[in-house]
Amino acid sequence: MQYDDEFSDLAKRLKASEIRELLKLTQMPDIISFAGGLPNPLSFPVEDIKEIMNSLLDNEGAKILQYGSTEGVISFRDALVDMMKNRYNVSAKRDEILITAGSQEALYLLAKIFVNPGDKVVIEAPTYIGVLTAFQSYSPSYVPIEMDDEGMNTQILEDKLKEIKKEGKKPKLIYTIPSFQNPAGVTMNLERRKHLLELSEEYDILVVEDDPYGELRYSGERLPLLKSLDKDHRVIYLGTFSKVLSPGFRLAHMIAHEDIIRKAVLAKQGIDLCTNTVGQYVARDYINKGYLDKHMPKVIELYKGKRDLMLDMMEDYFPDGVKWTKPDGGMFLWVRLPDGMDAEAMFKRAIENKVAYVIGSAFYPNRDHKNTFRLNFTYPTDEQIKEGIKRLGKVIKEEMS
Ligand code: PMP
Ligand code: G9A
Repeated sequence: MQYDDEFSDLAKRLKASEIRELLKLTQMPDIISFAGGLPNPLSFPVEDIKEIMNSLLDNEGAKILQYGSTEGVISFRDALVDMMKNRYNVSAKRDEILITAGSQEALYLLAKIFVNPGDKVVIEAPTYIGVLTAFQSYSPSYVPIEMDDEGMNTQILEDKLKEIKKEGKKPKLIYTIPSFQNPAGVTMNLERRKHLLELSEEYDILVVEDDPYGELRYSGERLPLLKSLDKDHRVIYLGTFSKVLSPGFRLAHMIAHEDIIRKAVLAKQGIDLCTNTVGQYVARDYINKGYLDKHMPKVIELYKGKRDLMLDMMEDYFPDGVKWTKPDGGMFLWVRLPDGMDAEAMFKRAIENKVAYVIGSAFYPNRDHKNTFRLNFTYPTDEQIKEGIKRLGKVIKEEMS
């Protein structure tokens, strides 16, 4: 049978995620991959999880193996209420929290409940590939806002919002990753955080604060979440356990006004009924037993060392004219080759030299900025960072000459 004609119009529009495709490279022997955004396996708290799971199976087996409510396990959401208050000074009620299968699902739910085809959605340029994948079924019209070392340039945002208002329109959402942005590695400063919220009030727009990396700070001062500065229920906050526990559990939380949560619950009921219950109980105990607090400093030490090593190696081996960001946290840094160079064309040479990155244009909806690429520093071993950056330095030099 020929299937092509059978697929829906929506299915015909679906495109593969560049990252998911590149992740296959990480499994190829000999390739040193700086491509996928994977946590380091050494960061997984295996012994804590073993202890928690054994105890749960002994004492609460019937509950943890059962279906749960779509909103999420009550005692887990209550643990999150406390965690959000204690760690981030965010006051959220249980009914303002929805547990999702990773924040990737939360992004999909937000597209589904807010975005009609052609609706404007503000994004950072570059932005997370997964948001473009999640939103593609709903065909938004993107409004990309440039960033610099201090995150999204909110003055440019203000100018854009003014322009859009003159056309009698307004964007549905402003999507931002304020801390240790994926892919650029930069962090929005406090002044801009406040300015962004002022603009969201003035122009009456919802803000999606995607925060998978906030806990991974290696230098500099901690900044308040947009959600903690939000007086008007305008911010939809997305947190995830992928980088602080394990991405394998597929566990995240959306915090927003109850009306938004209720609508997202309806959308989620048609997708997966509920998020995996086993993981929710494990994460609950991981928080409540204080293991998260105990564990994070070890992860931070591991990743800080890797960030510093990669930056030092780049300083030594990358040729003049190449620029890169120096992230205070997270998992990525962003490289800019001299104008006119093409990281997509260079990728073939990189693979021949057994080293991989993600081409920068994949992070832009219109696929421009061909002279950029993203490096991940959390997954490779120290040896791989040393050898991989040497190889990449050689690749860039050859491409330049
Ligand atoms: N948002 C951003 C910015 C990300 O980088 C990622 C994953 N790396 C996600 C969302 C999705 O993460 P998860 O579904 O594992 O929570
Ligand atoms: O697709 C994944 O596995 C998550 C990775 C995200 C990224 O590399 O940005």
